[in-house]
Amino acid sequence: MENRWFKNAVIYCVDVDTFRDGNGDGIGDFVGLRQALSYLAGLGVTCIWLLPFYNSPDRDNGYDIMDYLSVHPHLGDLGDFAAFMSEANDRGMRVIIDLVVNHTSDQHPWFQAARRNDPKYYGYYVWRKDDPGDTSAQAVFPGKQSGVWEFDKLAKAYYFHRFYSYQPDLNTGNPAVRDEIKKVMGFWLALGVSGFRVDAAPFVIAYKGPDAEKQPHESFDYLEEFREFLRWKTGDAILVAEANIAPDQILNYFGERGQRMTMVINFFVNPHLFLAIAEQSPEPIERALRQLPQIPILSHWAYFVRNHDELDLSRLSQSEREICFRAFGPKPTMQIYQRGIRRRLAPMLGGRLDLQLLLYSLIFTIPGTPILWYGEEIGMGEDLNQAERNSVRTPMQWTADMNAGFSTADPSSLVRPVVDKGAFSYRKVNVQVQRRDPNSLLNYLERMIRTRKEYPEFSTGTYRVLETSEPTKIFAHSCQDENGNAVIAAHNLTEGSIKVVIKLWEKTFDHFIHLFDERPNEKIKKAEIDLELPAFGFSWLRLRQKKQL
Ligand code: TEU
Ligand code: CA
Repeated sequence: MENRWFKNAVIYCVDVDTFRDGNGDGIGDFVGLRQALSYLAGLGVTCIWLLPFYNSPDRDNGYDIMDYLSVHPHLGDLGDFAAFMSEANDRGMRVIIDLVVNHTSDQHPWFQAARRNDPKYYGYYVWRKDDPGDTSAQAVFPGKQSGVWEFDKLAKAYYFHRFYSYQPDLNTGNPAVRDEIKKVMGFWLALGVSGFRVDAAPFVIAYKGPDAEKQPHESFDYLEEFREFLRWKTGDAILVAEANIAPDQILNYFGERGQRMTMVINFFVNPHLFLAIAEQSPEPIERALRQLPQIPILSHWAYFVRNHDELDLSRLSQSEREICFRAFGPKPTMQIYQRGIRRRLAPMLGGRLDLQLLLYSLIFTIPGTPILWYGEEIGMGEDLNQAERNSVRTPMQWTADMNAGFSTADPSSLVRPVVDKGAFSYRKVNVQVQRRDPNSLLNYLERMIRTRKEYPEFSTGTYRVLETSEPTKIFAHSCQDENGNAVIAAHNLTEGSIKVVIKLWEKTFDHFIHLFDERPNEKIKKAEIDLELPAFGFSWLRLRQKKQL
């Protein structure tokens, strides 16, 4: 089988302005990121995903772009970007970037021209003259957004905005807009990126305009058009869709031959992982996985535990959502948009290392590519004093020194304050202390990443959920490649330690090894494996056949 790099990738998501400040002005930048590359390589990261770093008024953490072909002056310039790219490549790391083309900033020159009725640009956006009435039900950010149409005095018309009102939607149905998008893609591909995370993919391809809610219509052919363009420019670049979609929509995004999105970020399994922890049961995970369709052979899932946005619980039922709110975000200030939790993982889990590792083990063993949000590898906490989702976007905690080692600037001029109180203060939670502790989250994750890379069956194999003697407590699955190599991962979703018998699906295996420790081979009798799993513990095993001795 052809080598598909993205299937064995470990993606690490970085927000440049909060990762590392290279010039001491209080804002992270490309020089700082470049200095941190050895750290990322050491962790085992193979692909860096950069959140938007383009010139922007920065009202939505850079997702409001005013120049797609630029680097935000606070972060450096194109030369710094190129220097970062080549050093990442020297260390064998690829880079993917955010492609935010559902909307621009209202400060983008296209929008400024459109408002002035410039015939070239007016049609880049979506307008209506009549009063739209109440459209609050269509808003993506309930409570922060009153509707999806905003009146513009210059244009004397309403413009459509699925997100914040300062983010006018691009009219992606307009071929001229699609040409602009290709120009943006071509530019960054020429600078060496390996692909794009397609922001808000369902909205990019949705019908936009009056009665958008009554005419739900998606143009999946745009996705194909972008993929075609990508393939033509570079053979192995990828498109990763940010698409929080129902299971019955999934194949539309991949395309029946895998001709659309290379990967789709799995927003469906994600909340079920949290529900499983809250209910101490494997059932939600098994149920969610059962609802996923078989995806094309060239396609792949991307999995995450937490990301830069809220933990979105909208795919759960009302009562399941309540269970998760109670377990992980009981205070109103922890909740957002009536559907989510604006916290980082470690504090949601009361700082428990076992639970954090259990969740990472799940996303490292269910076939798909894991994505880590920066700071997760050390269990950073959030700052609920920050507005909306900025709570989970505080500076990376490198050391116990001033500003967490993020910047040498005066603390008052940091892009965002560092977390300096409580159990997750940078004085306690930082890269430096965890490096020295062999049992730290950082060191566990590094081992987990290394092991996963050594056993590519986890990402490329076909998986099956296994029968066990403890179906209400243990989630066990196998991944097997076409040569018969097989691995197993077993997860204990409960608080007590458990002895379990795992049933194998065939009789040819005669012994197994534990992937995380030095225990000798163990024999397999009667196509069954006896395991003991500590509370919330997990095991990764490699099965062997006689001939492989
Ligand atoms: O999010 C797009 C999006 O659809 C979000 O509403 C998402 O579904 C929600 O947060 C639940 O997961 C992207 C970015 O990730 C987000 O930070 C931006 O604010 C948004 O686009 C607008 O550009
Ligand atoms: Ca800086």
